[in-house]
Amino acid sequence: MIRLHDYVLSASCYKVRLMAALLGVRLDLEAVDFHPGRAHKSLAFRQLNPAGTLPVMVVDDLVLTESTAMLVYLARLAGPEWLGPGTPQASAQVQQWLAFSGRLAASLGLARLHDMLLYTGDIEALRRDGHLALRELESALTECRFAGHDWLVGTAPTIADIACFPNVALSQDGGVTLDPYPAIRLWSRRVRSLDRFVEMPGIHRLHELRPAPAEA
Ligand SMILES: N[C@@H](CCC(=O)N[C@@H](CS)C(=O)NCC(=O)O)C(=O)O
Repeated sequence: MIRLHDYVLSASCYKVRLMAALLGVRLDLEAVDFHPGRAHKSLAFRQLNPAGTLPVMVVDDLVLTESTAMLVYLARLAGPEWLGPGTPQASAQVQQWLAFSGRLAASLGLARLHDMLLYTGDIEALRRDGHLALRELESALTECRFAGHDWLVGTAPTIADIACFPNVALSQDGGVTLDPYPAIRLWSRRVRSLDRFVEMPGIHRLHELRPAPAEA
């Protein structure tokens, strides 16, 4: 049994729920009162995860406190093709995007917590850093399209796409618009139309009837 300590509105928790759903892996969800209870900061919870963050995954003796490590675990368990093509270059690129997803969380993710849950912080700086990261993602996805690929690494979706997707898709909650980023919006449509895609509040499955806009 794979237990996930989870909060329904958390982008990092959703990342793991989404990966599990795409792989057809069942998770035993344990809801944590992140807001307003701040149960993730309690002494009891910190015994599980000293960092006091969500998500936490527990499988027998294994306790994982980093969502990207959880993606690796799930993919290795149930769909190793999601780890990427496996060449030295592709493996390194996947790691690069997993780390990059941390920058998305530290900018777009915190801007969202600021606007939704009244976290303190320099909102303008968070949004500026969010745009810097989005510009980088936009340019990488544009290059992928020039190479004829739809995904961040190789020709199929990988944990790299799933790691980056949630905070990007929720960016408007933190006051960061995706209007200037057409390649990102097309990539988001592709993620949202994957088989077995699951939703969270604020991110819906692709069910627009209109076809995708023509690509330049
Ligand atoms: N590195 C962790 C960080 C996850 C993270 O920042 N989670 C947020 C919720 S989305 C959190 O628990 N923040 C603690 C807080 O805001 O008090 C991961 O990716 O799993």
